[in-house]
Amino acid sequence: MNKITNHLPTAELQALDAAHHLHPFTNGVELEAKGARVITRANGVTLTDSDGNDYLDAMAGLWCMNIGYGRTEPADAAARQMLELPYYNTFFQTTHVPAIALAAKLAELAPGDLNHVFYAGSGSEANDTNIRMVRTYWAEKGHPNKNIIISRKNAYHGSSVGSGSLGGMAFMHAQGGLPIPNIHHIDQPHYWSEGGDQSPEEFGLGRARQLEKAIHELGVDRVAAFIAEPIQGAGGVIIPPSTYWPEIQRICDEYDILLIADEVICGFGRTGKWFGSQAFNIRPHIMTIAKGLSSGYAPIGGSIVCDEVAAVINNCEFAHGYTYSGHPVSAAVALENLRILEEEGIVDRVESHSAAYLADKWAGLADHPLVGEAKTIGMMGTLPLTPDAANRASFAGNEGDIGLMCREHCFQNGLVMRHVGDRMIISPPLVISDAEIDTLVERAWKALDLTHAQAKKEGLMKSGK
Ligand code: PXG
Repeated sequence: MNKITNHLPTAELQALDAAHHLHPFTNGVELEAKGARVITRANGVTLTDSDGNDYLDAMAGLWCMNIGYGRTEPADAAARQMLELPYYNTFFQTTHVPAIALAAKLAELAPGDLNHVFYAGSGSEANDTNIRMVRTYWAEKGHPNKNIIISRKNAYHGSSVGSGSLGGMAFMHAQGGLPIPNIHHIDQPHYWSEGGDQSPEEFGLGRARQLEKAIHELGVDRVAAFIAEPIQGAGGVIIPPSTYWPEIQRICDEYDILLIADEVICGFGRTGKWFGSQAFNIRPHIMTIAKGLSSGYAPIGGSIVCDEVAAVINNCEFAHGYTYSGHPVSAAVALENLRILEEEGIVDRVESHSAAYLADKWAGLADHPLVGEAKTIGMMGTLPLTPDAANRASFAGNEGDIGLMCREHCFQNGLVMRHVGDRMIISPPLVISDAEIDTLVERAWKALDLTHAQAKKEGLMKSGK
């Protein structure tokens, strides 16, 4: 393998980065003061930085490296495709072999009659497609006012103007004039933070029924679609109560509303099924895909669309598409990734073994005095930090201070674990071994110990509300 080790010294890289590179979701001035961590290479589940430090990447990059780092096959597939046909478009009545082969493969893997693929370059672009597609669908069927899309607070669907509007992150809406019109947000099924004295089941039903209430308030003939992640990812790995999805499905069926499952994180084995929808028996009309579709080896996303919606969209000229829709190199890489996931039994192994192994080890973290609960589903885990687990209390100080402290201790101890507010979350490569899961949990425990000690010392172990 070609290891690029002769790069500039770290401080010089950091200075150039600060001078010329604007980072997503980052205060650049604060980052410049600290210096960005420069990741130079990776293999399996391990990242290496420019100073030679190794980290176990419990976030699979940004929830995407399902097959792990360092596989040569996607690189070979990309090289072959670049030499054969590096680019052609799929506009103007043309197509190409990788786009055809990948669409056919996705139709085979996707449940039910989700048989048609509209390609995008990312999850954000795919969700922008979905906004226009569901509105066009209803307009073509003679219902142009059936154009409101219901989503949820604290959902993440991307950061373009459309997908950022679908998302329910208030701090994102505060910048750039979002949301666009006719997007409505209901509450999320976040039992730990918002469940109060109800049982999880009662709470899940109540949150699902907000959809029905919103439909009545907005007008039964106005609502085009409901979009949701089967499990909220960036919102903090929020696993809905068991009552939630069946009730959402009932409501979508009853009111003739298109259901869009955003599978960008949950898809391609994350839950132990090919799609998160299958883990919850959801029957979506459209699934948003990206990330694990190519395991991050090349940028690609898309919408997998059911027969009925595709028939209507095919019968008009849907004036939509991206230069890189179905990019041949990305499509070839995605196909190779799907082959690896399938032929090496990676998705099956999550379901038959790794999910249970991770669940068992992760559950042990619930004994830590800083931890409220320790839950997993498939290869995702969540860990709310709390000064008082019995009362599911939050900290008196600023939300996220303790989470950030914990994340820093993780980095110092060779673990990449993300924080969302004061929740710690993981989503490791699906190929993580049992021994690596043991290491992950050991390092997490150590980081929790160090965070707890620091929080106590700084007088931060006080309950807020
Ligand atoms: N839908 C979901 C469910 C996602 O998680 C997107 C759409 C957008 O995909 P693109 O490819 O446009 O980024 C995502 C992306 C985080 C984080 O901090 C999560 C995402 C992206 C960036 C950061 O957890 N998810």
